[in-house]
Amino acid sequence: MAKKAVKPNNETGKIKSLEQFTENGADEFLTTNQGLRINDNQNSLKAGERGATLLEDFILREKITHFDHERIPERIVHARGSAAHGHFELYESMSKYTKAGFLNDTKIKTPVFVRFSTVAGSRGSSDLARDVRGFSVKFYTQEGNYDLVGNNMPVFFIQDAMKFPDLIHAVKPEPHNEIPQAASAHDTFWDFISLMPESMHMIMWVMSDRAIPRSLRMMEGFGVHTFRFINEKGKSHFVKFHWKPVLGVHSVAWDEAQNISGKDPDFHRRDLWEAIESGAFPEWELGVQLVEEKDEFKFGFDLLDPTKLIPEELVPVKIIGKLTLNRNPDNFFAETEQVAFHPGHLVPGIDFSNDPLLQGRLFSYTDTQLSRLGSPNFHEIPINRPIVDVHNNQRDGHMRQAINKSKTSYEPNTLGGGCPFQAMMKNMGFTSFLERIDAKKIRNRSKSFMDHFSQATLFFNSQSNEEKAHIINALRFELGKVQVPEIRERMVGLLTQVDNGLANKVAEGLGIVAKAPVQPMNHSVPADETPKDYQPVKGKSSVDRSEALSMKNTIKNSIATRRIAFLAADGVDGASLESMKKTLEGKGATVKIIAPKLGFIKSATGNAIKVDESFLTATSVVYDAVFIPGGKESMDALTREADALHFINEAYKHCKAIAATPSGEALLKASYINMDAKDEGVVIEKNEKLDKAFTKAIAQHRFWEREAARKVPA
Ligand code: HDE
Repeated sequence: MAKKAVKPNNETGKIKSLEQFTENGADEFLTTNQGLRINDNQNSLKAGERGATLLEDFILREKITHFDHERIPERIVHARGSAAHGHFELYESMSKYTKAGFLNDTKIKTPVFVRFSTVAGSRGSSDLARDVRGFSVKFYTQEGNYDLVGNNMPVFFIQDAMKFPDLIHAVKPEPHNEIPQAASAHDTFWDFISLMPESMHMIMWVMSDRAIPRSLRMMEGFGVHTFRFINEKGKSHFVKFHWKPVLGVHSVAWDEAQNISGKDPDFHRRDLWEAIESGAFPEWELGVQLVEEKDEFKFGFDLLDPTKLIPEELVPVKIIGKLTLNRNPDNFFAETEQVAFHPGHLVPGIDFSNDPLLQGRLFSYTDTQLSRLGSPNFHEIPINRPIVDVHNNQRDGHMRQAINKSKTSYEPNTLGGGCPFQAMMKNMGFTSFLERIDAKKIRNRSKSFMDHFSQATLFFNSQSNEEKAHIINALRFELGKVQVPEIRERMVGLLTQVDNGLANKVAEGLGIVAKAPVQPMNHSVPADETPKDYQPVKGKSSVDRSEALSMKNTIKNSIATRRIAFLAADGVDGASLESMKKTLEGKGATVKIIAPKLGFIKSATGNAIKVDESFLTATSVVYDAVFIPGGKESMDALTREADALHFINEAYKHCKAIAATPSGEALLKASYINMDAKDEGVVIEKNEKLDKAFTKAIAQHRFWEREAARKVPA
């Protein structure tokens, strides 16, 4: 027989020839976990055809026992996640600042595994919850694994790890009835936040559209804390990490997010998966803000305070490399679920700062893997293994994979030839930065952490009018869901410290009057016991506005991977449909034909056109733009189709680009769109002019100014 192709055996990862399994090479045989071939996977072993089932059926018992134990505890936070493989490439050597090998040699392509997540919801919750997104990167470097475990927002709710369990208990579903899932719009969250003035800056971010990204591929990432770079000479620079998405930063509308949560709760997961499968590999550039040791105290805020960012106007972001995601996981559980990140997975050349939130995290991440993955051997799970060899004297434990062969498991030793040796002999290993600490033990917050409002104001002031309106609406929505009036009042009180206009507008929506907060704002300390210096204050931000904080200033030069809906029925103008499809697909967008029924429609000239989705399954909220190719018969049919009109109205309401040929205009006229208003992003043109104008409009992503002009009841 001729030699057959080889195929990987998924169970073992080993390559085997198919001939080893079958004579005709058709496929592998089904076996038990002990490798015993199974003849019948349909029926359990019984005493006679009508039973009873025999306890002896070890094949049935093995299968069901394994199934019974399939679930492991989900992550306490960040349970819902999606991940991908890729690599990181360095643009220029950072050896002046850090000795980390993967940041020194531009020839090295470092493999990475990246997991994105929401924070509050369970594993099966919607991707479109209003929430912070996790952005965790595991770099498999030649010096061991380095994890950058960040978020899509550059600051955090709290300043000290001591408050993290309280924060998470407050945001999670309420303990008595486990409601609501993956939502912060409820009493306990806002009760806590209204007593936690340090969270105001983060609250501005979470109430902004950053909390409802259009795609995981279109959001920024931040290391949040200040870290240290250490160079060969032991010199330290403070560093903040940034990931900048090549496709720009884009979001959906809140009404849209809520709809997507019902229509396609896997929207972000699907989007990431499909982009990678189609070869449109997501990319981010890595940026660093570097601050010399001597400049530690030159800012009006403390670099160790995780509720503060360094405005890019003060310290520009230096772009140093690129992250590309180009391979989907083979198995969700084995990789995305079992990956274990830890801010303490470091390489030489990178170190911590004393940020008290970061310091607390350093304890939590190993501890949580022990309960989630069940064993101190979680580093041996394939996705967590470094690409370099691991040598140490740690031994045994649940599910140990390594078969350590030496007689010695201690150091120093002579019987094992002294191995493994400490790397200090050649100064190759990790050394902590020699930071001088000479202090009293104290349980208190630094006075330099007490300005809780100036950067919240900076963020609000840096937003466009539409973005400000979205923040106001988000706060009205969230606080509108709060049942206890005192919580709403306290929250609006805190907002007066951010911006009076903001507080008044939120108060108006809630039917209350904004009043300055009752002192002391920090309710965890009784009034007469709080030293004056330790009261929250509003400092003065070093800059009044920061361009980088507004999504309005993001890149809008590409329509790659945007999803465009073409609405059509029998009698459609096939020429305009085909030509627009070619133009958009040529620029990397995805086109789907949506028609009253699945199957094929006939163009006006009798050509058959394949339908991708019917109005029954299609929804405008998962598309970025709408095109109406025209054709009289098609227009008449769609005008009679309520779902087609709803589709257009909803896309208009969510401020998306909509285009039609002059003969397609009839359908737009039948919708709520006021054609006389000549709205931006509603394009009626012919031929090349149409292609150009529509492409430009899609690249703009959204025309938010439409919201204020006209409300559409879709
Ligand atoms: Fe986490 N966090 N966190 N966190 N975090 C976890 O670790 C924790 C914080 C972040 O995709 C847990 O493996 C404490 C800030 C991400 O697998 C847990 C504190 C930032 C992920 C944990 C923080 C993060 C986690 C749960 C305050 C942004 C998902 C599962 C001291 C810089 C990682 C796990 C993934 C996950 C603890 C604060 C980001 C419980 C105690 C600030 C992206 O260990």
